[in-house]
Amino acid sequence: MTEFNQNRDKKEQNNFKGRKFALKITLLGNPAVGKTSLIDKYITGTFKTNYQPTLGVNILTKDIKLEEENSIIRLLLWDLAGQEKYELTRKMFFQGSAGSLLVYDLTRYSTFESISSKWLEDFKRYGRTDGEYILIGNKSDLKDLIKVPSEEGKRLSQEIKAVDFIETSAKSGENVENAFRKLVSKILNKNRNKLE
Ligand code: G3D
Ligand code: MG
Repeated sequence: MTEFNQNRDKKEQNNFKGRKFALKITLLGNPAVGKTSLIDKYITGTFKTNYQPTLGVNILTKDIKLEEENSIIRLLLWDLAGQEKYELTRKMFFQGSAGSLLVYDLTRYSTFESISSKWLEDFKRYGRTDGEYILIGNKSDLKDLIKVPSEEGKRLSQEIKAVDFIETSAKSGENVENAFRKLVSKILNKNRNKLE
């Protein structure tokens, strides 16, 4: 899997003769857990923003090349903007989402509790029934402030049948690429026959 630098590799991308397709990925979690920062870190230097303030949603894109599949995937990363008052856009937000990052803040226990009480519920209610999700404990760089032990994250991820549990830092970049890749790989493997 190769992340494109959209400026540097534009020519290569335009000349690409393999398959191209898009995947919608949503980021869910309480305000200030680091959803926007994770996207920013992941697509640094390569991003294109499409800010839609009236919808309360930001859609950013990142292209990934899968050498072994001779394919380019455009990830459409959907991020809730501002106050997360998105009741009206909920359905649209979830519609067609192949997968989600369920994000909590390792330094605030309440954000961890919201994963099962709110975000997973929403995903199940409004999202695709075959959608995949990965559990993310973000802000791992704030070592002295961590309130949610890794074991609890691991346990919850197994309980809710998440693809995986990963602790990330949008600040240092630790595990950020890994988190997106794991989710995308899982979605692709699962849908392999549909892509052929
Ligand atoms: P949101 O999109 O989920 O609402 P943001 O969250 O990405 O806006 O991040 C909220 C705040 O947390 C921001 O700080 C941001 O810099 C900080 N943050 C996000 N990820 C990390 C991380 O991994 N480590 C640390 N130390 N901070 C992080 P401000 O001060 O701008 O509100
Ligand atoms: Mg945000």
